[in-house]
Amino acid sequence: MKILIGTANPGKLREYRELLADIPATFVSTADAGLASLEVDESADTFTGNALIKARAYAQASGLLTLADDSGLAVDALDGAPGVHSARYGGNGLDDRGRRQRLLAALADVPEGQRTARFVCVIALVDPSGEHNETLTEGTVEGRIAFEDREGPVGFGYDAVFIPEGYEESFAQLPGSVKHEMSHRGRAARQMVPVLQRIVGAD
Ligand code: ITT
Repeated sequence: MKILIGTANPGKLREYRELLADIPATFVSTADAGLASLEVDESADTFTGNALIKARAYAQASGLLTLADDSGLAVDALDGAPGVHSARYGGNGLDDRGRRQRLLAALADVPEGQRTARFVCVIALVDPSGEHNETLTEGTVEGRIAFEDREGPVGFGYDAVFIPEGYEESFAQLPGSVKHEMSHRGRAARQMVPVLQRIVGAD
């Protein structure tokens, strides 16, 4: 059975391939499905709304069971920003590093104790045939924003500025397995595993 990972973000794709490695299905990317250029308008103002918009759009375009997530970083000192707008924070011209620099600048005067933040991930699973109900799962991870970029070998997005609770290293510096254990995406994906197992088992 083929399952589409409906994302244009290579970091997310890699993480889902790792997190769902035990599911006996073939996980295909949007490029594999010939949908690399599909533009999806993320017009909702919630993670759930945008996860459903993406999963439904990719499912309809591919005809495949599709998993998509909407995720982002909510910073308390910025009243929850960038939140659902994390991918566009600072405007369209910025790359991941530019967005991190922008965030660090916005928090330049915020002291250690007030740099709390959390990553949020909502996963939507959509079956274009309608045989299986739409499923949503959610995961969060608490932490704080570093004072400088702390890059590592595997991180993407805001990983290099996010220090999870109980650690001194950023998500980019920690081994992938440690990130998966506690991350927003790891938590949401583990709730999706039994649902996928049921569907794949019935196939
Ligand atoms: P798709 O919509 O195609 O999946 P995207 O990157 O635009 O790709 P989102 O709209 O969900 O995805 O935006 C998520 C933003 O939050 C984006 O800037 C990511 O880099 C960032 N993000 C999400 N999960 C992350 C993680 O585990 N580590 C670091 N940054 C993350």
